[in-house]
Amino acid sequence: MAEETREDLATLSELDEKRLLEALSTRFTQNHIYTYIGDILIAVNPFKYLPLYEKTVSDLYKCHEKSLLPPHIFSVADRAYQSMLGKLATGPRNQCIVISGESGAGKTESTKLLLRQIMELCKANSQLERQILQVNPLLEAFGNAQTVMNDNSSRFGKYIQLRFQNASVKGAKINEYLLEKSRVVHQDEGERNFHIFYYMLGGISAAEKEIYGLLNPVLYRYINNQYGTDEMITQWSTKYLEVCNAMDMVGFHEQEKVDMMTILAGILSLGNIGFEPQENAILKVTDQSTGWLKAAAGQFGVQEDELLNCLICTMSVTRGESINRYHSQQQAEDARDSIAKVAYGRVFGWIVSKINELLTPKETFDDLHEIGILDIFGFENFAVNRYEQLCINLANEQLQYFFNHHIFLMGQREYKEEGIDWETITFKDNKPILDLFLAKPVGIFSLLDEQSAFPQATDKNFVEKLNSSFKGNAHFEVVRSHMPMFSIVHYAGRVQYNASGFLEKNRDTIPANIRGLFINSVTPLLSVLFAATISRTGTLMPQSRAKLLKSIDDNFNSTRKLSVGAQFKHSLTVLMEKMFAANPHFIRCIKPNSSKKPDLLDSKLIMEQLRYNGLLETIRIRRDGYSWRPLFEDFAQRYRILLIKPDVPSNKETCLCILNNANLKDWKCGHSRLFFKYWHQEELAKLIERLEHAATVIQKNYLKYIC
Ligand code: AD9
Ligand code: MG
Repeated sequence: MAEETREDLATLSELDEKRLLEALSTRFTQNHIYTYIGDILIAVNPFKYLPLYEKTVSDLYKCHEKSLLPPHIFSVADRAYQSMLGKLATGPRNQCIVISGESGAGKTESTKLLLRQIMELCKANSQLERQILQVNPLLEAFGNAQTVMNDNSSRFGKYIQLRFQNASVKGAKINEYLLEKSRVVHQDEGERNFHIFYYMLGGISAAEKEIYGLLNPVLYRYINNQYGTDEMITQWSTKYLEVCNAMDMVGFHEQEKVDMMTILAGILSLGNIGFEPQENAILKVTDQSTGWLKAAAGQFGVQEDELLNCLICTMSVTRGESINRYHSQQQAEDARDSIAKVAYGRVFGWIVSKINELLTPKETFDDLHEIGILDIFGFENFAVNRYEQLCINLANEQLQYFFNHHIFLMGQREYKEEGIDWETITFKDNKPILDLFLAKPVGIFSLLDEQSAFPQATDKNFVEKLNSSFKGNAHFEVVRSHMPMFSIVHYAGRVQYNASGFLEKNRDTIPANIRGLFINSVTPLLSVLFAATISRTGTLMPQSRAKLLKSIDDNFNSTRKLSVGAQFKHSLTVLMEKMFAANPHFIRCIKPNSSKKPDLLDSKLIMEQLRYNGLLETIRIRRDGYSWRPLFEDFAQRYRILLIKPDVPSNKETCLCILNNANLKDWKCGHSRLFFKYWHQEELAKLIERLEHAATVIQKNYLKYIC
């Protein structure tokens, strides 16, 4: 096989950046978008339809032998599934598939393909399997949006846990991370709001428009007063139908659907409310927007004057006396936008919890195993990087750490402990960057929380605090600017952050009186959404209305909640714990060009991603290293069948005996475990299969003989 057409780059005899790029490029021009580096899959986004996912292909990859078929994402699905069943290797039965890459690289499409194939592997074709696949349009409608990077960009991260008992799926759970709520009220040039607004405006009938109080789409400021061409509108209306079907399937009641659309309509009306000062310095809504205030109040099912009050003033109660603090115009606009964001965020959280309710296992099983699939925003470095980018890039640092830890560190430590010679592989350890973010009490997030707790602190104070705390830190750079800026040298490069709005976004305060107002809404869903509390991890937890009203009375205006940063940090920790306890599979998605075009390769862009992904070092360690390292005992127990002697002890001698018999080459023996190359597992599985086949033939012949 010519070097550049190799399906597994771990087998390249010579290795450098140029060769790696050449190999991937040649394969890409031949429409071979998948390539292995050992057992890591690289997927280059083709930006066009390729006949790679038909039923025949799917069947081909079921329970296949990896080396006999071209690299494919279905192969990863099969390996995860077989490992979950305990058929491939010793080690944890829970699996996690980590899909990484930058925006538009193909993570979400890969997730869908994996889910589809894993459901195929379960064979049973039950209602639950169909439901698992059908909830996706709903999630994408509410959580995805068009951005400059990707027409269907996920604006939230997700970890999907599929739960199995033996071979069949019994339930699933979706964990969502950091929905980009700011998109509801603001979109940069060339970007759009969440899909659902356009689907709804394009898909509902004239009569429904009337019911929800929706007017001409170009009137709405929250969608930048921009709508779409006739062709787009037709597409959106088809999508709307799909969303409605998904809602029916998830089990939304008719009233809930109507309420949800009414809340979305309310958000749009709210966005059009403007304010102006009166002579007494108390704000009023502009003359043009009185109609919008009336509409929003109607759609939210609340009294107009009460909604107005929440926008223009903050009421606080001190020693039983209520005091009104009137807002400035900016404060009123901020209050308006935060109401829109919190309402949308709660609708999204509620949809996810409804989906989880539907997919939760219906009985209690004590022997469930899991396959988790992580589809989370890639590393971001834009012209202006805000709070969202800081959180997203922290998640990517965590993932890179997980990858490094698994691929590099675990390998090296064990080689040393087991007395195996090993040339030390150098790689960029990003632990110091994680420390910069997470250390207590002096890490970026702790300092952010500390500053957020002071009502008077400003974004500038926060940056000053960073500058003085991290002076001399190799991963932190002071930026001289009149804006509150700072830079972080991430594993993937330097990113400059603009900290304007950091404190407010981290606090995520909602106007103090809005919760009480919405709980009393006559729109039942809105009342439920605000009667729920948010758990430490940010999940919505419904509460009884009475209990809640009491607790609001008790805590009026003093409700303390975890900051957005603290919630995110916590959910990342929980995720990492799950992932470190599972057997990982990695898919690295690569975007071939920035213009979303098929058959076009931008070498510079690809090279950048290969470097960010740490793929070069990966090739070296995979080729030279031993990725599978079972203990003597585990190995002997699993493979002693190959000796055809039932009573051998599970020790080193038995292992050596098995390996001599199996005639495997290139493995190593440590003090307590064996070291294998990634292909050895498959060779052993082949031997077992041959043996089982022989046993079946003997059994059949025997039966024939005795009957
Ligand atoms: V983001 O971080 O959510 O902005 P993703 O998820 O990495 O991003 P996505 O999966 O949405 O990217 O892929 C972007 C687009 O690339 C899709 O909408 C498809 O048009 C295209 N794509 C991705 N993978 C494939 C594929 N295997 N075959 C064909 C693909 N097209
Ligand atoms: Mg995506």
